[in-house]
Amino acid sequence: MLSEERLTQCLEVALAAANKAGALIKECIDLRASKPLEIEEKSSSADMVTQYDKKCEDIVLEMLRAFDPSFEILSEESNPDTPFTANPTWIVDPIDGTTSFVHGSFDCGVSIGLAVGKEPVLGVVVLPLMQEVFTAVKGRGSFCNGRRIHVSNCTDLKRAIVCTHTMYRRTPEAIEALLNINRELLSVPVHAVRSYGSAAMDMCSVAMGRIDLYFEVGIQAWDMCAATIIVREAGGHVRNSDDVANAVPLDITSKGMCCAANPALADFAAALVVKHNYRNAILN
Ligand code: LIP
Repeated sequence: MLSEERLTQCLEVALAAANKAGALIKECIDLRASKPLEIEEKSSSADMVTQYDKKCEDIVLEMLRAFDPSFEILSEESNPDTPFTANPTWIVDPIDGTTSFVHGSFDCGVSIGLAVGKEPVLGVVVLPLMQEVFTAVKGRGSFCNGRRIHVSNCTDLKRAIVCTHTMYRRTPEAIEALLNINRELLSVPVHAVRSYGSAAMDMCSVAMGRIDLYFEVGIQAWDMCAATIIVREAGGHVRNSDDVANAVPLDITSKGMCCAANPALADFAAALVVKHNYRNAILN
């Protein structure tokens, strides 16, 4: 474990790094007309990476490595295959919501999490276009721009705003699964179904109570590590995407999760994931 003093130092360097990369994201979007993006496709035409994903990651990793070179680093662009161990590990998404970033949309930002013993213990998410900085350290609560935040008190799906996402994979099976899930949500009927482009942003929105339930399959540890502790320290619940019984610890490398204001809402989401074979449709 890390001491409370060391965790405070970790928070300071993560904040500084996330804010520096966030400033570059905002500059790029503000000046997008004059700064053409170099866009490469990854797993599909909807799964992209730009030179700024890499530049932002370089900024963040340089600061984190200078802080303590003994920490492991798992990061989307340059260290995606680092073995996930119990050692202190920075888990970094330099631009979460790259598709939105490419389009100049608000729903993108920087996510820096710290896991110890494979558990998220510290998280920073900077959403530069929203001018929102989310932070949490285990046991100390969650904050947005320095103000304490808490999940909503929603327990009734008919009064819930629910978030799903547009996955990269567009096979007929993946499309069918997502449409069936959204059809069931609309039939509850939930107050609204929303779909944005950043897992970290939507999890932080659950933490501050403006979204009641968000679930997705196909996301990575770097999408969810920081925001997991931010949701938990805001009184929220995060579980594996298909864990209907809420029976096993969250595995942030399991490529999916359900996060909610409370376990009852997550029960419904996990049941939808299983009923519509969502994991198999997206991952296999
Ligand atoms: C994105 C996630 C989002 C998901 C996208 C993508 P990236 O992360 O934040 O929730 O729907 O498919 O995985 O690739 O922009 O860092």
